[in-house]
Amino acid sequence: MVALAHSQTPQPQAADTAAFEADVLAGLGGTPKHIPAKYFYDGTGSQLFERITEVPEYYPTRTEMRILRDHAADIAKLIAPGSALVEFGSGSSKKARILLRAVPPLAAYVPVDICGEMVEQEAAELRPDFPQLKVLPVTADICFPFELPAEAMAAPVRVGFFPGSTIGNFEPHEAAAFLRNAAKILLPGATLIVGVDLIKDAEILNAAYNDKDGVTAKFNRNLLTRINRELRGNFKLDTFEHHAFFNRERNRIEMHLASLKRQKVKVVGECFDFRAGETIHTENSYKYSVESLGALARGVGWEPAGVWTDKRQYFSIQAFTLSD
Ligand code: AVJ
Repeated sequence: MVALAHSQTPQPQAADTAAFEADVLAGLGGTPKHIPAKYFYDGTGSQLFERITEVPEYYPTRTEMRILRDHAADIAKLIAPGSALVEFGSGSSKKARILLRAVPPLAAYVPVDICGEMVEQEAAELRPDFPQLKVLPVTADICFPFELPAEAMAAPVRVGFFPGSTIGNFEPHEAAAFLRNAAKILLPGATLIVGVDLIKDAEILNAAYNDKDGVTAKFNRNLLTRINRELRGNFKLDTFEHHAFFNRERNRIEMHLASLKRQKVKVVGECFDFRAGETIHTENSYKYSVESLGALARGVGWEPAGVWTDKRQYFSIQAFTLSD
């Protein structure tokens, strides 16, 4: 991972598009073809993801919320009064709300998200519901080092919150790099609370990423719509099919878009050839056990400090601390 200095002020729009273009061109030029999963989340993509969380087959969000509600008081014990709570990749702050209702008075709540519009809007919606709380949104790509607001740095401790099994989108070595980065940002004495989907029956996993209503398929294909719009692409949507399956060897769900025929596609003037059946690998969603995530975290200095799961052991919330 390269520590690119992300300038946040002048033209985030232009910078975002440049990174998107570079990543898409590199990914479509690669073998196998691939595009980073973080690009799913344009406006439509974020809305489609919200709809995924409501289909009956997709258990992670529902299960994580259940665990948070059932154990909020317990989890909150790891959050000392006066801490700054930093949420990585906050999206909608639905899960943070559950924690925020259970925690002692905080120095600040800092939602961090790659989508500036989203994070500002969520902050605006949160403030009236938590009038005592300082909500200080930050627009940043959590894959890279970023700076916290002064109020969060001045707090005696910082608590990271990384729900949603977003950590599963990283390759294991990237997940380790993320945890190292989080330690650097949060500083010694910190706590980190991570939501992680657990390894389970392939049938349950496969169903969760192949919902009957086809919302996940739409979410996957929307990436091509985004490329067509933002990068002058000419993908024909009905010639690409949603593929999602559990890869048991690597403990991950893979999502692909498979070309139904041999064809050429143009993106920002560059031409890409597809064989019939050739896929663009659009997402990995790694699944962990309590042990495997614990080992990964320990390897970069985080000590396991608590685990909460649901009755069926589908999902976990795992806490770690960084000694000072
Ligand atoms: C938001 C990354 C946790 O991996 O389950 C949902 C994204 N992709 N359905 C996941 C997703 C397809 C989701 N995460």
